[in-house]
Amino acid sequence: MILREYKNILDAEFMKGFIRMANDGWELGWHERNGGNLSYRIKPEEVEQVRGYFSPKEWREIGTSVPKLAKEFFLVTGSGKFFRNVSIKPEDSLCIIELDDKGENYRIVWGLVNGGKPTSELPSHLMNHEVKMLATGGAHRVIYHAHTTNVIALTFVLPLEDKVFTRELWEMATECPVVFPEGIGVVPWMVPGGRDIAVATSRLMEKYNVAIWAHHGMFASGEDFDLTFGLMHTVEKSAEILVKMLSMQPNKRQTITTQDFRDLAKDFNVNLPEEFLE
Ligand code: 2HA
Ligand code: ZN
Repeated sequence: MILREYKNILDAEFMKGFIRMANDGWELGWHERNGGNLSYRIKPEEVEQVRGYFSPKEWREIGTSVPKLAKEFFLVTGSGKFFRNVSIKPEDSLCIIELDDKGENYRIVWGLVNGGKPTSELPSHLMNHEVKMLATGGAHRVIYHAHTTNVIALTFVLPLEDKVFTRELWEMATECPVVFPEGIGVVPWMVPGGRDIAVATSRLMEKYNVAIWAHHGMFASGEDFDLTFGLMHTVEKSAEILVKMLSMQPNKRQTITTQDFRDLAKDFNVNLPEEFLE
């Protein structure tokens, strides 16, 4: 008798990590209906582990150009798919795409078994991946977009400035300047889904790991699922504290001061940009 190991593609560690992260975001209330999207740049050795399950479809335009990502493979959520369903029907909700040798077209090689396309925010995801891959020497692999309630609420009452959001969110929880020392960028309201918002977001991602989309949500970038989810979670929790504080009274009676931040930066060995400490 010939013994064969029928390993399911869903048993791959990166699949399990992706699905768990999507479900965690759903459970935290960040993914109403089809809101939000997630993408992961698959490691070459992981591609080889699952290549036997690929059946390539036709090439299609990305809608922007990401030459540095030529021939890379990504696991992404599908356009119009609900995060709520990712864990129970991943092969219907997700797909693996391959980029061509110019970084201008993609083709689905696995998933979306009932038809469909990758996330409507594919240009933003891929442009962010390109920027973060270059900025981190390839370390960053996860881009996450979520409709985080408290951050969205704050975009109606705070000035839409990087400095204001960074400083206010740093002040709301002592861990924040350690988790996102480089600060946070803010994109004014723009039409989602296209190249313009992708360009605006990826410019901010050259400097930051988090970009807020006014009246819409957030993008976060990170090395793996834990760090990227943890970053989104930390920023959103800080925003929740700020919303609660502002709901009690408009002014802080006391807070973490500029000198406190300098002391923290020294002891925790993080570099806090001077522009946020003035
Ligand atoms: O519906 O979140 O930004 C998916 C989105 C679009
Ligand atoms: Zn969105």
